[in-house]
Amino acid sequence: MASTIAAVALLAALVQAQGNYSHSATPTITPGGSYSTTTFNYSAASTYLPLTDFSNEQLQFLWDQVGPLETATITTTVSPTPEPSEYPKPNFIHPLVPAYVPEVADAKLPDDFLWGVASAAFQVEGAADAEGKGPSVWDLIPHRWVNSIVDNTTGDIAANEYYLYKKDNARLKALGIQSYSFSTAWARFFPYGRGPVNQQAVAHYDDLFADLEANGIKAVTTLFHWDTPLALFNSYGAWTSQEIVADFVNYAKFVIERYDKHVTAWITFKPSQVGQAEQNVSEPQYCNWRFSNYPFGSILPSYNGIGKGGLRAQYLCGHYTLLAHAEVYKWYKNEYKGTKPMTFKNSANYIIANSSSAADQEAVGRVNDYNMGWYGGVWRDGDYPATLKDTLGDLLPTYTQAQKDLIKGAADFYAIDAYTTLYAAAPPNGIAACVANRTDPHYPQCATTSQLQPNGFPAGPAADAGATWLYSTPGGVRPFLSFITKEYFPAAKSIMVTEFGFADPAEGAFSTLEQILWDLRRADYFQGFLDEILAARVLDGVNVTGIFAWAIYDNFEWNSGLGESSLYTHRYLHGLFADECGFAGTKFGLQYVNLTSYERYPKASMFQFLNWFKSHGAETTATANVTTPIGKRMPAMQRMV
Ligand SMILES: *[C@@H]1O[C@H](CO)[C@@H](O)[C@H](O)[C@H]1NC(C)=O
Ligand SMILES: *[C@@H]1O[C@H](CO)[C@@H](O)[C@H](O)[C@H]1NC(C)=O
Ligand SMILES: *[C@@H]1O[C@H](CO)[C@@H](O)[C@H](O)[C@H]1NC(C)=O
Ligand SMILES: *[C@@H]1O[C@H](CO)[C@@H](O)[C@H](O)[C@H]1NC(C)=O
Ligand SMILES: *[C@@H]1O[C@H](CO)[C@@H](O)[C@H](O)[C@H]1NC(C)=O
Ligand SMILES: *[C@@H]1O[C@H](CO)[C@@H](O)[C@H](O)[C@H]1NC(C)=O
Ligand SMILES: *[C@@H]1O[C@H](CO)[C@@H](O)[C@H](O)[C@H]1NC(C)=O
Ligand SMILES: *[C@@H]1O[C@H](CO)[C@@H](O)[C@H](O)[C@H]1NC(C)=O
Ligand SMILES: CC(=O)N[C@H]1CO[C@H](CO)[C@@H](O)[C@@H]1O
Repeated sequence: MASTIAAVALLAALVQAQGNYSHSATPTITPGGSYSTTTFNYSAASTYLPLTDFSNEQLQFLWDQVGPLETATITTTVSPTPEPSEYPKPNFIHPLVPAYVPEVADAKLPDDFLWGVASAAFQVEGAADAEGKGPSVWDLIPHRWVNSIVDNTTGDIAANEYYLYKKDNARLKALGIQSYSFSTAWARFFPYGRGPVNQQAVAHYDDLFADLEANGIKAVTTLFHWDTPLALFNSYGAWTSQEIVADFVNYAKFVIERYDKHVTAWITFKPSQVGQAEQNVSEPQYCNWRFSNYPFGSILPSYNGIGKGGLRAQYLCGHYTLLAHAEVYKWYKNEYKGTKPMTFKNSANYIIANSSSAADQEAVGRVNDYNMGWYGGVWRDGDYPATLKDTLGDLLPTYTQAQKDLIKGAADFYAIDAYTTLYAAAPPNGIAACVANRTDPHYPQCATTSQLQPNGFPAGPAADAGATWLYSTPGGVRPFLSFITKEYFPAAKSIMVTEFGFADPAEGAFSTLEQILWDLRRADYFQGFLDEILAARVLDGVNVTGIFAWAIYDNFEWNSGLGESSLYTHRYLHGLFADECGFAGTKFGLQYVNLTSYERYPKASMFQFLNWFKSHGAETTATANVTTPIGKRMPAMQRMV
């Protein structure tokens, strides 16, 4: 009671006091104590937050930025159990897909041909904060960027490869897969992107490389597949700053010096280009789409004058990526005297003109330049193509002559991630008007792409709705390989298809192994692509030296997430998936991963893939019987009747 009376009195006094103020002049407030003051404005943050404290406390701050993580039920390295001598596999009732190109049915691959399956650290490892790892930007995104992952899953556990690699390697060996293309996680070795090396990560990867070798599996190792250490975003905006070049080179040198003798081929980057997001049919990739669309200014700092990202961020990212690659390459060859082949991956598609008009032909050239040409200085003069320089002007950073000299020739082979084929046309307002107009929706590529033929029929069977950029187009890969090595980059003396793969429609909706395992469209995709790639080598004389299928098993497909099935089923039943989020559980694995038990199960496509290499005499050490009946196409004479 007493306190109520006191409160009423105080309130009355305040009201009176306010009345006083409203009637009198500005009061004079006497400052007390000695405080220094400043004007705060976080938008004016400049370009550099010193990164010098590599303490446990700072690491905890970084993980607090990400937020609470999910932890797997398996958190220690699992020893392999014996693999079976026979896996469940298709039989004559539905044999594997028959050959596409009869002319190469008997062709044999050379002994040194590299082949296998691929993955990327963030998409498979899980164990997000285990054993001293620092967060990458991809740990942050699913946790803090609301609705950025269509099924709200994270990569915290992914396929839990970090603990299951010994089982995975035993599986690769039993299946007879010659090589494994995977990436190392920068933020495991360098939790802050720079500074001290994390001893536990070294121990982990030491054992991974040793275990691959013990199983006779060749390592094709990528140093960067999109998982930039978060600390480098906080410090200087990651790929928008030249700072990143020295940090990447430092990380690359550490990994290369430690593992060079255990690696068969090095891939510095999956930097990646390809098309423009707003065209809805392009493959979203790192610098052009992924990086330039990160939420700068909200969950990531917007340093280096890039505003919310966009074109400026995109071309800075590509610029420093290629410089970092070139520095690593020149160091590796000239100082370290490394002998393994080294390159970076390019993600691009075969482009066909929508019509014979000059404008559509020009559009094809522009799409190629904005995809492959952007990083093509390596096979040309070290510089950007004129189509980029002329259109982008000051949006495109410039290389000095010394940098061009560094870039030119800085790769041993061309690596193409060739997933599909597109038709290109001039934009509705014409190329010239678009080139002159930075707000044109098709700027700067100033060409549209589509996966419809000119007659309106799709170029091939569609993939899952979460991969609208992907149609199964085997006939495109053969002319594409010729185009790259004979016309576009004749300086490239050999080429590997370092990724290709398919996401069967609505695969994430299947909830039983019975439904999941016979993945017909993926099996068909592999047979068609493999035959056409071999035809490029045998019939067209393209020096194809390796082939890697994406992916070793189902994994975290970036913004499509894990393709969690129950959520998809729910959305499918409510008719939501297409219009609401355009995804349906996007999976690329040749093996299914059960996200409860983390068991892996080879799909039909795995046997399609293995039997193709077997029938073409590839080096394989399979201990299991992977031989599977293959269907037969009707003989050519009969087909003609
Ligand atoms: C804060 O900084 C930004 C970027 O420099 C500037 O545009 C803005 O005007 C500043 N705001 C204030 C209140 O000074
Ligand atoms: C994902 O989580 C966000 C934030 O909690 C929520 O708004 C959204 O509806 C969720 N999306 C799905 C597909 O469940
Ligand atoms: C691309 O997708 C967006 C969002 O789904 C849609 O608003 C837009 O109309 C589409 N653009 C084209 C050219 O289809
Ligand atoms: C540039 O493109 C925008 C968007 O399509 C359009 O509104 C504008 O009129 C164009 N400007 C010129 C000069 O054509
Ligand atoms: C491609 O060609 C067809 C047939 O001429 C035409 O209908 C279609 O609009 C063209 N596509 C584009 C994107 O220009
Ligand atoms: C094919 O590529 C390999 C590996 O780069 C190279 O050693 C070989 O000389 C090339 N063959 C031809 C004919 O260029
Ligand atoms: C995945 O594993 C769990 C636990 O072992 C099991 O209950 C479930 O049926 C499995 N799912 C599939 C699709 O096999
Ligand atoms: C391997 O599997 C195939 C297909 O099921 C079968 O025909 C063949 O007999 C098996 N080979 C051995 C050695 O078991
Ligand atoms: C001018 C005026 O309104 N003065 C009043 C200011 O407030 C005190 C009480 O704090 C009154 O007593 C004054 O009359």
